[in-house]
Amino acid sequence: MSPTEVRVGVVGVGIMGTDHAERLASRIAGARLVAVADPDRVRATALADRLGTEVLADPLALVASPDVDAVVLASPGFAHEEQVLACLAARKPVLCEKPLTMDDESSLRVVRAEVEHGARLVTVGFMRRFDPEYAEARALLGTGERGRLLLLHNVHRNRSVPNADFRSEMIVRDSLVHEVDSSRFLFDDEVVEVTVLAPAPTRHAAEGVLDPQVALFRMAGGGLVTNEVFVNSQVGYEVRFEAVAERGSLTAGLHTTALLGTSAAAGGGAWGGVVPADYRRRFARAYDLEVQAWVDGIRAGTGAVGASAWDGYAATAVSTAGMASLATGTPVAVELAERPSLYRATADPVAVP
Ligand code: ISE
Repeated sequence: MSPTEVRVGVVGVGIMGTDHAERLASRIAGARLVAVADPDRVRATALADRLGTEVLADPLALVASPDVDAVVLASPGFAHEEQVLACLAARKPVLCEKPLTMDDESSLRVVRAEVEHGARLVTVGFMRRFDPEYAEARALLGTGERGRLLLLHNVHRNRSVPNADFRSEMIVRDSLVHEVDSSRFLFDDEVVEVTVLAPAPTRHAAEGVLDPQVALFRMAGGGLVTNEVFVNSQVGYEVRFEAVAERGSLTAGLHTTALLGTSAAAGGGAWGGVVPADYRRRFARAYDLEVQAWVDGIRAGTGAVGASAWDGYAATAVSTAGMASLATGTPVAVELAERPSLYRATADPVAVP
């Protein structure tokens, strides 16, 4: 398909779906937002009215609509399998927010359906691959100048979580899953073992929720990854990493390009930049680049870009192992199915912007 303008429908208009709908309606070249669908009709109608687009009650009707060329899925993870499979059946490119699905078997069903289709139509919304710092780090590691990547230290903090349903397992499936993909992307390798531990929780976590968590990933090639995930830090959105290679390191997420200033209002002695409030701000550019690359790929007919259904499946499998480890505190092996030839590279490279 190489339309001059890609007509996009957005399923799910919560925080991320609204963000994507606004992006598509205002700053993505070559795309037009033509419909939104959400079970919450009031919310969907308010957004559609604001952005001048159509509302459909049923996500599957949006996928099937002859007026929709491509679909962004920002619905809850439990709805993804049916909706992604519907996009594949309709032969429509789909950008599906993470997680791809809720368990290994359903993610594998998506992989198999895409293999059956014979070409990549599914992109999983691991937007960090498009963040200039992450993309440049991967490119620099690929040059070999610093030697082999040995260690990766990831930090992932949210100010707070949206609701009380955000339990310990969700910290693994919804938050740590980004570190899984980042680690696979930077190492260009699979995670083969996960251990998830938790200290005595913060008093700001809901009763019974293990927050923060510390996870250790072993990579197939011998690399090690340490991860801190803390979703009730009370501060803001802090996502950074230090990648340690044989002859040098790379550090991302320090906001070093931010304006530095002193402030009497902040106590007189304070200096520094501003910690972004949430992921929409921290990764705003990454989301724009991700959606633009997705639209460009559809227009050029060059196939899906970014994280593939295989990457989504691998991330789900590591999350499943991580949730099992969280329950026991012991290492859990990750066993992946055989990778189909449709997905040659572990992490399909993206151009450094
Ligand atoms: C959320 O769903 C995201 O994807 C954010 O990037 C992550 O930081 C947050 O912890 C998740 O809940």
